[in-house]
Amino acid sequence: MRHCIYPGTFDPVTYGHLDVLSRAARLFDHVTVAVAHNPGKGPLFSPEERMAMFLPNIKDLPNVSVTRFDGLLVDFAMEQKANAIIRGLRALSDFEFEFNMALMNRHLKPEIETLFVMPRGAYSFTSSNLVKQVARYDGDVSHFVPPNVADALRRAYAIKR
Ligand code: COD
Repeated sequence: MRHCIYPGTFDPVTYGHLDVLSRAARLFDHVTVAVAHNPGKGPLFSPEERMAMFLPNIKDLPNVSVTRFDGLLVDFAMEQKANAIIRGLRALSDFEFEFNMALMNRHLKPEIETLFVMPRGAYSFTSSNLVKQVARYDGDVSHFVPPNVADALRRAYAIKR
């Protein structure tokens, strides 16, 4: 079985992430979305909230599951018996970080390959961080995130105001 892991912080999931996910779901028998706790990034949402935000948006992707992971990504991939990691590449600015991460992961577990997928051009400037900045000041994020995520952002920032 061709099984890949699509890891990320997903704080929160955007249409860019979902675009990459749908492409991966066409290439693999199963895709496991792996939501990292990643406290170092100071996430707005808990891992459970970030996982739940995927669910209404993967109803048409029966070969996708969503789970949480802590620790090293390659150890998680081995536990899951996955043979590939999918990462999204938006622009040249992503490249250096992604290249270093892929080579470190290859050093740790040479049997796991990292593959890069580009989203539709319309999503190439979307990032969770920019979406949060727009939402924080009550801007319209409906072009970048699904309705359930836009609602969650609105609620999160209303509490903080
Ligand atoms: N279009 C397409 N792709 C996108 C878009 C978009 N608009 N936005 C983001 N992406 C891609 C990113 O490039 C990335 O590939 C993926 O979506 C997830 O992005 P993020 O920002 O949610 O997730 P990251 O980059 O913070 O995730 C980093 C990990 C949590 C995967 C990493 O830190 C990790 O593996 N941590 C575990 C510890 C570990 O193993 N460390 C060693 C790694 S060398």
